[in-house]
Amino acid sequence: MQMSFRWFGKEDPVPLSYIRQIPNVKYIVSAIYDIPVGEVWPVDRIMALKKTIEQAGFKLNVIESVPIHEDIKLGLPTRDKYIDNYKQTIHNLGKAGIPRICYNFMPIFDWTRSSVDYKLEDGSTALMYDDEKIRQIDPLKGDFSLPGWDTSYKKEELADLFNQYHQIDKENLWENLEYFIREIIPVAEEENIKMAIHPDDPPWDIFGLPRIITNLDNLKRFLSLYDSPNNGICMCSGSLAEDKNNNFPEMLREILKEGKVNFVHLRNIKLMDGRSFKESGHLSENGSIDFYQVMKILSDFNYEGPVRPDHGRMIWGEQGRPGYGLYDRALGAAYLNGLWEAVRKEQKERTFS
Ligand code: DNO
Repeated sequence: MQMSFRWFGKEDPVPLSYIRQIPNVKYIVSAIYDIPVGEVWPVDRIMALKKTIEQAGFKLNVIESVPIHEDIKLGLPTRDKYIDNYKQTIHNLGKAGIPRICYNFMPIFDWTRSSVDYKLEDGSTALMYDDEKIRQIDPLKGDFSLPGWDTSYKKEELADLFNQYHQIDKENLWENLEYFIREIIPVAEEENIKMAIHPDDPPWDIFGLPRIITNLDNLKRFLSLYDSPNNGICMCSGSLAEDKNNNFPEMLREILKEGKVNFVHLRNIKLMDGRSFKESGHLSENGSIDFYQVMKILSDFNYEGPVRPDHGRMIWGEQGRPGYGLYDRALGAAYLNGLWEAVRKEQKERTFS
């Protein structure tokens, strides 16, 4: 298992030198953030990022994310140009020796929450999703903005995108995803890069926009679009477990069985009434996910790929990027390291007894 940590580049308030002091973290997950969606990532920019990370004593093991242009998701005639650019970016990442890419296929919005500073019982703050609040929002009205929203869209552009998405349904989105996957996976195979699609967060439709990477059936359907070890999934515990009907450890086992887990995000959430949830510390008893089970399953399958502690709370007065402070993610890493050591040793003892 490659214990990794997400770093948002030189703008990140958490420096690489601090991350270096977290036990067992040897890998960095990062991206180039200032290239507009749909444009090619030049090799020299990728090499520069890689060099910065390596000079700090890490390996760059995952690019999260190379985002996908909306024209591809919408299946517009202009998509081929953006798909060609995406392929070129995969080639360029391949030239730089990057082994994995994470991406998502969520229309317009990536992860969505109603609050980034919800106060937990212990005085820390965390991200939270209040279903009622989200339902009351019309993204096209007022100056409303939510964490995780792409603020680069102007209102008119957003309205235009919504209109276009209203012309397509879930099956169309599947067709557009299949078209994309069939084009890019052969390039990923050629470059020896493992692709990992991130599940939708939350895993249901929001603001009337279709979402399809949401449950086990859909993960399996996704894998059947193109059967290749390079076409895999980023098993994100928090995103998938937000739906009460998703049993994350079981889903993980199923996808591991198929050999298609290309990346793992580990964070805990506490389910609340209805479809609401709050994010919690990683410890199993603080949330709704049993991380002992999760680590045991990863160990049973001898998972050797990357994992990263995902969103943490804000603790000890830290100010920073919501979900991505240093302290609680470091606690998460330490906890996961402890569980991992235990499950690996238990497994060895079982094998030799
Ligand atoms: C949120 C992240 C997501 C993820 C993308 C992958 O914290 O897990 O933004 O990076 O969905 O493309």
